[in-house]
Amino acid sequence: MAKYLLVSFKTCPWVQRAAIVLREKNVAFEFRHIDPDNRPDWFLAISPHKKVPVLRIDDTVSLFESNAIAEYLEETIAPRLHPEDPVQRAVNRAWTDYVPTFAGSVTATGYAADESAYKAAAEKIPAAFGQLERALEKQSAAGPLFNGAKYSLVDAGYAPFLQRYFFLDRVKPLGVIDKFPRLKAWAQALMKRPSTHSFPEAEFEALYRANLKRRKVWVSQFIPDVAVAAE
Ligand SMILES: N[C@@H](CCC(=O)N[C@@H](CS)C(=O)NCC(=O)O)C(=O)O
Repeated sequence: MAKYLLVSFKTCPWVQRAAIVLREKNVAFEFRHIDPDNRPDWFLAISPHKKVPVLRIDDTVSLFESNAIAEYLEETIAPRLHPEDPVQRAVNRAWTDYVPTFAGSVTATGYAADESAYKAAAEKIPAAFGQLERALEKQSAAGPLFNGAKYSLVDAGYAPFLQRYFFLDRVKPLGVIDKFPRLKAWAQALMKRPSTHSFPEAEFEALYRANLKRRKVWVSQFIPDVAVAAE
C-alpha cells in the first residue's frame, strides 16, 4: 500500500473528515499537525491555498480539499463507502455538497465576534438542520447512519460539524438539535463511532474550547478558565 501523510491543524474539521475516511478504510497514515500561525515552508510548497488538509502520497503527490481527498480514497481503496446504486450515489453526493453550507451555520455561530453576530448565526442553524432532517427521513426510516446501516462519505462529511455543534451547545446551550429527532439520532451514532475521533474526546473538546478562547470569540466568555496543573 502507498505511504500516506495527512497534514493537519489539530482542530480542523476538514482534516478530521479526511482522517475519518482513512480510518473507515483501515489505512495506516502519518498524522502531522502543524502550527496554523507558523506554517512551515515545506507545507506552503505543497498546499496551493495554504490550507489543511493536504494528503501527501508516497512523498510525491499532494492532494488538497477534503472532498477531493475523500473521493480519491474512495476510488482507490476498499471498502467502498458510496452506495452501489447510481441514484443513491448521486443523492449522497448532493448531500455531501451541502456540507459547507451546513458547516457554515455552525462555524459562524462559534466564531461570532459579538452577541448580535452570534444570535444572527444561531438563528440560521434550524434551517440547515431542518434540511438534513428531511433528507434523513427520505434516506432511511431506521437509521442510524445516513444510508441506514452502512457507513458512507456523507457520514464522514457531517460528523466533524455535528460534533462541533455539540461542543458549542455545551458552551452555551443552543437546544436546536432536540427539535430534529432523526438528525439527533444520526449525530449521536456518529459521535459513538470510533472513526470520528482523532483524539480522546475530552482532550479534543478542551482543544476546541482553547481555540475559541485564543480567537477571543464572543461565546468564549462562557468557557471557564481551566487551571493549569502544576508539573
Ligand atoms: N474547503 C477546504 C477547507 C479547508 C480549510 O478551510 N482549512 C482551514 C483549517 S480548518 C485552513 O487551512 N485555513 C487556513 C487559512 O484559511 O489560511 C476543504 O474542504 O479542505
